[in-house]
Amino acid sequence: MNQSTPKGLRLHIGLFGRRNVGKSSLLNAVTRQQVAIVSNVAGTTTDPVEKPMELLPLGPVLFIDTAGVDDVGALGAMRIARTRAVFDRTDLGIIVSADGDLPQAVSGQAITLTLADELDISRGDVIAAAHNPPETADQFAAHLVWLDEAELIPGRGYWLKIGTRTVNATVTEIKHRIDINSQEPLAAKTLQDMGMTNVAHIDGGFAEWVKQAAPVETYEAHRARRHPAR
Ligand SMILES: Nc1nc2c(ncn2[C@@H]2O[C@H](COP(=O)(O)OP(=O)(O)O)[C@@H](O)[C@H]2O)c(=O)[nH]1
Ligand SMILES: [Mg+2]
Repeated sequence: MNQSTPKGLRLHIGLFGRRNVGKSSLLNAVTRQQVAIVSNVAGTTTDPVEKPMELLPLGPVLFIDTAGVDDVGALGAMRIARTRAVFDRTDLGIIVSADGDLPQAVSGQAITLTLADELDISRGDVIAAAHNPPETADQFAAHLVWLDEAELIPGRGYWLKIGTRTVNATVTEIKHRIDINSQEPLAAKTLQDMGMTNVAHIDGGFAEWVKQAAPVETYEAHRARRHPAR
């Protein structure tokens, strides 16, 4: 199928939303053409603008750019009526919305982040403000509770899960183990299975990330951030 595909056989994709949210800009970006006039004057798009194109992997489609659903005035009411008529011949509706650019976002808020550079980032990566980056480290000291049947042996490779990533890690030194009854530090070369409460205190330079440095936060800092009241 190509440009000559009759309109009726094309998947009709309507672009809907308030005035000035970027419906026409989105259409121009998808088609890589100046199909619709883009302007910061609300109500620039009046009559629905149609643009047939091949949209892989969908095939032949017909984009329909519309006037804002919040248009005003007598003419605005007519434009809204024309937009509503497009609903009826739309197979797929795209609702375009924008809250504008935000200076900052808070935890739990859904946002779109546009990066200036093309970076290879994925799920689990930490994105931080340039002026306030988290500490990173390729080593850290930690109390470990060892639950495996086999003892933990320094120098051996182990999997370490950091967020969504699994990396290769090794314990380079065991400072001491902790007696589960007396809490006393005891000399130890390996960590044995002693049930749930087998705690070892590892101090100094210890789990080494083989792959790369990772962001770290101390338990105290993490608690303080999560539970500021306590
Ligand atoms: N900051 C920002 N501005 C945008 C974006 N998309 C469009 N604009 C601007 O918003 C204004 C309205 O865009 P337009 O496509 O005409 O919106 P429409 O009324 O929904 O068709 C124009 O000045 C665009 O340059 C975007 O993603 N971010
Ligand atoms: Mg428009």
